[in-house]
Amino acid sequence: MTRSPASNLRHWMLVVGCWMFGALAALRADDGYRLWLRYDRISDESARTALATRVQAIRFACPNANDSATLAAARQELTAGLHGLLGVVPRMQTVAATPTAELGDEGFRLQHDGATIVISARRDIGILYGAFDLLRRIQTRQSLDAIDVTSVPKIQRRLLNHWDNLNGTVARGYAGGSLWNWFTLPDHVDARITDYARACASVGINGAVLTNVNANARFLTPQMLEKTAALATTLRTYGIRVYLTARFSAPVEIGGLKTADPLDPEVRAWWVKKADEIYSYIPDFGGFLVKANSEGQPGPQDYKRTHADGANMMADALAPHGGIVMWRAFVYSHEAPDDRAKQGHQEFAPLDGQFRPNVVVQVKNGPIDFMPREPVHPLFGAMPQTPLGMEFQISQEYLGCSTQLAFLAPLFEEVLETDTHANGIGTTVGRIIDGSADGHTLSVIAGVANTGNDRNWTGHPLAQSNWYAFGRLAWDHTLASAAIADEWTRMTFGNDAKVVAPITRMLLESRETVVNYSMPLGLHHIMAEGHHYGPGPWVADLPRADWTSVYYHRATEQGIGFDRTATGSNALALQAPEFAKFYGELATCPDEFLLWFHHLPWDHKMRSGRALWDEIALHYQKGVDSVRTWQKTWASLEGSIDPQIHAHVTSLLCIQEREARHWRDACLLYFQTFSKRPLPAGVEPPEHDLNYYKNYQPAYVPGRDGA
Ligand code: BDP
Repeated sequence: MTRSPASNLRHWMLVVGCWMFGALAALRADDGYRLWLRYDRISDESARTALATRVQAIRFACPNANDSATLAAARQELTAGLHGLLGVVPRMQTVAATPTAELGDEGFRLQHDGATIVISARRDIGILYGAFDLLRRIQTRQSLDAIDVTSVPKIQRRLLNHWDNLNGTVARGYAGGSLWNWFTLPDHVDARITDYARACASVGINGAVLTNVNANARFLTPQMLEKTAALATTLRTYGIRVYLTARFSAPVEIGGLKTADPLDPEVRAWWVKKADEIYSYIPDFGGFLVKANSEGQPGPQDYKRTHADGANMMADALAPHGGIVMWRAFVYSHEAPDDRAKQGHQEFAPLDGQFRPNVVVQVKNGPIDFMPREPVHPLFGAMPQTPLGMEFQISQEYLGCSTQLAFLAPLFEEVLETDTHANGIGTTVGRIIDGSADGHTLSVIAGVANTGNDRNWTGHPLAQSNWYAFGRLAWDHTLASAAIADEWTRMTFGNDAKVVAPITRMLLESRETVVNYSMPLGLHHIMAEGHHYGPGPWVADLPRADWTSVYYHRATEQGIGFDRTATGSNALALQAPEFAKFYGELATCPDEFLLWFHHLPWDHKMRSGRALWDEIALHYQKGVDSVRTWQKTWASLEGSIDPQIHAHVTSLLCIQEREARHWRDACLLYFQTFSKRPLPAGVEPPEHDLNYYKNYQPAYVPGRDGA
């Protein structure tokens, strides 16, 4: 059949149309789903060839050369990655070998033997970690010519804490709903779970607490355990163990008992049976995370027992199976009128030495609650006989949720490097949580996950960097945040210096920028009530004083700040004398922590020579200015990065600029009612009056429990 000229034209229009559509789709295809695991062909031919000649073959060297799902995953990742990046499909072989014990259970060694890369490990998971490490090196264009690296994690349990609810919502989650689809589990495990596991394993995360700390006892029922077991099976291949939050009152709620008293034999027997049952579903179950007697959650104190009694009861039930209890120290008592910054310490420090060996006390990085900046929690260094776990929050509850760029590696680094002086010089928080300071083998670091079922996982495309950074620091807490920013940017956006330099600069400035426009100079907890998004320095009159803002900033006509020295709450006395002296004396206290520890008059002379009021105002303005600079930087990247991601971040930066101004204007107008001073030169006048900001309600902020 011959075509008419018209149908010929139609045919060719269709072909060209399809081609154009395909080309356009390819151009616009990047929705961020692949995270940092992008294996696009390296376009620089000489770089590609140099790398390709080194990876003609891959050899896995491990004691048990039998195939396993994990080794298969390593092969699969390398095949996809190396073919994508370099266009090679290397031969892969597994040989039986016994690498040195120093590699431990999860470490690996990466070497080359001519054109063969050798990945050695004592267990298959180490091989998988080595595979991801190799791919990272290629993605970031590091030479493999003389490669010989040994890498062993410093912290044993590197966990994401998902605050996911049974109904699919995520508490303080800003990236969509839960990744766990309880409705279709256990029959269907979404392919996405494998991609989640790949991403976690690529940075060494080896555990996931699947459920909200405000726990639901139903997760411990057989129906839910069966579903959880299906997830655990998929995650296991990637070295990820599953953990659950345990509701302390579960024996009453799902067990039909009259009490949850941890010293009651029936209650203890219930937990023993429950643990046996859990392990019958999930043989490598990691253990429980528990929020007890905190913000209305049930706990041992309901029965006049201690946190140690509660934790030990669960620990005893889990111990025969190798499980652990992570007992949270985020506790501030309803009765105690004392400075909230002291309460966690007051509750837990006296219990040091009373916990079972399989209990970790999980402590938030600071004593209040994941603020943009906090000094380290006074419990770090105060419980040498107890393994202390770190709890960071990746999800940015108080740093603009998923609408604002706040790269958190500098925050994590600042905390991990802080010297508590607990045991002489050099007792950093990092060394306390990795167990080396006090000789503990059990060690935990957790990050409240910023993941959700948004197509790009984290809502803000650049917030993927925070998942990445958490994992990298969990593996090695001595890594520098600048190096992490550089790695992530190269893996995500490619190696063009014109892209890498500006994006890493934005990332590295971003956390300080958020501090500047929201809570500068040590101000804290002055956010809006409930949803916690945006400013609310005027928040007062809540059921508890320490839920308000006025409790924390203490602004009066005389001055501002929370005196935590001996003349005030004396919270500093809970810390080592060197630490207390450093922050307690104005001569040494860094500006960043000034109003956290000191109440000062508005005209207090700052290091800069300016009055405190002017300094506060200029910090707010600086925060706004930085965001505006990023907007220009980002605009200049148009055409150099994927258009879809570019456009997405452009609109988010627009939100961030608006929010930064909103914070600045609201806070300065409010504090000005006390300082009664004019805004210094260089600070823009506010757009609206104070009432406007007080009455402003954002339309919908996701992530509230029960909302
Ligand atoms: C606060 C959150 C709240 C959490 C609580 C916690 O606002 O939703 O339940 O921390 O860590 O930051 O328990």
